[in-house]
Amino acid sequence: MSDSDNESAETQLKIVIVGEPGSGKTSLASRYCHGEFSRQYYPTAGVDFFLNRTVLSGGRNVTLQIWDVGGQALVGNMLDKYVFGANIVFLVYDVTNLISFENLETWLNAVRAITASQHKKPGIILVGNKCDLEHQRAVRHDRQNKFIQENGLPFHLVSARTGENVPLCFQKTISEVLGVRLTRAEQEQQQPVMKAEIVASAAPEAPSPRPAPTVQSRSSVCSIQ
Ligand SMILES: Nc1nc2c(ncn2[C@@H]2O[C@H](COP(=O)(O)OP(=O)(O)OP(=O)(O)O)[C@@H](O)[C@H]2O)c(=O)[nH]1
Ligand SMILES: [Mg+2]
Repeated sequence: MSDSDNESAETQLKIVIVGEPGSGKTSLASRYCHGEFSRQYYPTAGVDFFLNRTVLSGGRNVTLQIWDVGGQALVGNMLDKYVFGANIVFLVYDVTNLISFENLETWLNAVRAITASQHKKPGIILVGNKCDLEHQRAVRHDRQNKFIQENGLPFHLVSARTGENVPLCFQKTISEVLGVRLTRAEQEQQQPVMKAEIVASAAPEAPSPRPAPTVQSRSSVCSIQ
């Protein structure tokens, strides 16, 4: 096979999403693959599958088989079958739910034990979901940072609801696992245009003086639609 054949050949990746019930695994897969979000909670029984395609820098095609594992799988006897052979494992917790954070170690140990005999170990990525609910945060930043450092995990703070950082989290992880460098322009391209919700105020307010412009630290674009 020539080099050009190799480049055009499709790479396949198995991505497994695990974490406590309700942490938002299905919502993340659904946001990334379909650009959709639902407020309804339908617990995943067993595992669900999402199929997606992406193109990396240099035109490399990647087929993603996403295994969305129900949070109850930790107490069942199927987890090893779901996780084994993974190229990427997203370990998800909900920043507003302390238990989902405190159980991460159990999930991480289970994933490491299951994949211990794999020739090529999966990339394990920590994902803090529901960052749109930062005001309800239950997991202190210092505890979160300690866990990241102690376990040497890449970390992404995301929101399946707004889409913030979701494409970037997937695209960056996929690129890194495949040894492809994502350019800065490509990273910025992964940031979605987020819809701002309009909240009706009780009474009209007097116009306030225009505030001085501030420098935004995030590169997300916000549009009111
Ligand atoms: N505000 C907010 N709610 C979210 C977010 N992600 C998920 N949710 C909500 O959290 C609930 C649980 O989401 P799921 O995606 O079903 O959670 P899960 O991890 O798949 O749960 P199991 O399948 O039981 O393991 C749903 O009501 C979602 O709408 C988010 O980023 N922000
Ligand atoms: Mg689910």
